[in-house]
Amino acid sequence: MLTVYGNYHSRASRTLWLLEETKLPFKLTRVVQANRFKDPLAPDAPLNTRSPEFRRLSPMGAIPVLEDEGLILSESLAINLHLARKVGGPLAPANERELALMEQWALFSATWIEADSLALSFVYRRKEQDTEEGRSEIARLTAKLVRPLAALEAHLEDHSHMVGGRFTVADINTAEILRYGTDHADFLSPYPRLAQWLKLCHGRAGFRAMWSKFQAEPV
Ligand SMILES: N[C@@H](CCC(=O)N[C@@H](CS)C(=O)NCC(=O)O)C(=O)O
Repeated sequence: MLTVYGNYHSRASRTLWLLEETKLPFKLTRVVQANRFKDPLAPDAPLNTRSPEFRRLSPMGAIPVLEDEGLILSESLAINLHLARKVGGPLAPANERELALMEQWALFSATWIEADSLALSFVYRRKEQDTEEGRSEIARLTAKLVRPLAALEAHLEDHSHMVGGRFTVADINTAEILRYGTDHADFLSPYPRLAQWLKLCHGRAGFRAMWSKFQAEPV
């Protein structure tokens, strides 16, 4: 049985979405971000990213972690590529060429987009979007994101999906990185194809199943 350590309000959502798509049976062991607790090491603190028993699985103390028949894997995007290959079928790379492209887009999204997309969502989580500081941070981040988002927009002008002309793990990985930025309503306004593709991704039954659990989860 696969075990995912994490919770829906974390990068584990990427893996939990993929698992909904694959219908693979799995167990979710709830591990919460340590910064949600005053004293994460208190004896009565729930399992969290600083708990010694979790740190044995993740020296970085970061979720998600996947346990798969003795394989302990961290890094959500790598976990997803592993699980897609394990289950096979349309979500998975059909050949080495597709695998190379899926790895390319995962690294592209993680290195060119993720930090700024997340920072954008933090402006909203801090409720600073209508302050002068918040507005200038939003302007700075959206300007920085023009280059990678324009590249994705251009890619989607002649591709229906990230790789292979069908919905795959590559779509899940990039879509979940972009989702943070959508807290800013105008995030994708300059990129209509990207917005349309993300809408299609979010229309999938697998995303909706993950999302209803996300919304039901106490934060
Ligand atoms: N690159 C990693 C990032 C993992 C990560 O930073 N996870 C956050 C939650 S989204 C975490 O565990 N934070 C808790 C902590 O750092 O104590 C991945 O994609 O899996």
